[in-house]
Amino acid sequence: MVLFKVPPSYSISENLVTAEGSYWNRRKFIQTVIGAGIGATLMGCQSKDDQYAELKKTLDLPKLSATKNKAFQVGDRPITKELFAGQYNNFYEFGGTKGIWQNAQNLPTKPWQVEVGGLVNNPQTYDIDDLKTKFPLEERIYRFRCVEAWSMVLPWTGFPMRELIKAVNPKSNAKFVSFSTYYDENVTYGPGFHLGSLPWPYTEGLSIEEMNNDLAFFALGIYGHDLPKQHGAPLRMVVPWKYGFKGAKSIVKIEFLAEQPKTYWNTLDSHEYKFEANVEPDVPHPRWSQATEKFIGNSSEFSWEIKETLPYNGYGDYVGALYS
Ligand SMILES: Nc1nc2c(c(=O)[nH]1)N[C@H]1C(S)=C(S)[C@@H](COP(=O)(O)O)O[C@H]1N2
Ligand SMILES: [Mo]
Repeated sequence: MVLFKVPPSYSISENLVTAEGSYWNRRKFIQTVIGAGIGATLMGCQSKDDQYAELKKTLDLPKLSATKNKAFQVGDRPITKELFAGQYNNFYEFGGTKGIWQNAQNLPTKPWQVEVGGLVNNPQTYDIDDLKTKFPLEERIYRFRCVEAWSMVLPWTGFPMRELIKAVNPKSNAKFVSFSTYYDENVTYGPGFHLGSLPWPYTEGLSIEEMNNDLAFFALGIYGHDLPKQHGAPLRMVVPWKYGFKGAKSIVKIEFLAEQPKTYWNTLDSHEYKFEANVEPDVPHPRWSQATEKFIGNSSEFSWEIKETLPYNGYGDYVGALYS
């Protein structure tokens, strides 16, 4: 097996323009995103040891206890090392490189409310603590596959989306669900980082049938504790048979709708980022193959191995029937 070593993201953030981020490049957003020197200005004055200590602190969060759901494990790959997952993120509100974990600490997560409404009989507004007590928390280990062809295995703590559907009791004309996320241009990256003219807030959507699937999950935690900000605290979606961009982070609003909602990447480029966005190794992205992926595991240094990508990211038994 070939291991590709990559320096930690905090030391090369300016080089690590993501593939999705290259959309911004084409739109000349690169001048503000990378030209502003995200890594250089914020982290350049810190030693590597200080950055490492700071990164660890962002992951040192209150425990979130939950029963392990043995039905959802990954047999053939190790769980990705927490320090790798916590420093290699996509969260474009906080910048266009992988090294946004430090910027993401600006996200204010307390208090936080999630409004659930639209075509439902029982609309609700939840505090995060309500969600933790009203829904049965469990831990599930899922594969995670980004459309940029890298992957991880992550242990999420949360509850099945189906439980929320039961709680709000959708009306019969509700066919889709829209998920909207936190947006405030002043606190995301801050002055000088121009998020304008992109379709903020970041939104995602599912059909009701997809949301009702066994796999569809809301995460309130990862690695046995609350969600770090860089992973989309305090609440995010996890839909492991779809590309990672479908998993919207830092959700504030969930709306049941009759029509398919607009979503962020699909609005930016509907050819490259489909609404459905199921993992399909046979269907190349217009700019790269999806047949293999760079799996980021648990080796001593940040690195990846090339692995084959599976249809529906290996979850065909759960979701295949939805699309036949
Ligand atoms: N609000 C928001 N959610 C988001 C994104 C984003 O930029 N903003 N990026 C998506 C993409 S492209 C990926 S691959 C995953 C990354 O999740 P992680 O950084 O926790 O691994 O989050 C998804 N959710
Ligand atoms: Mo992604």
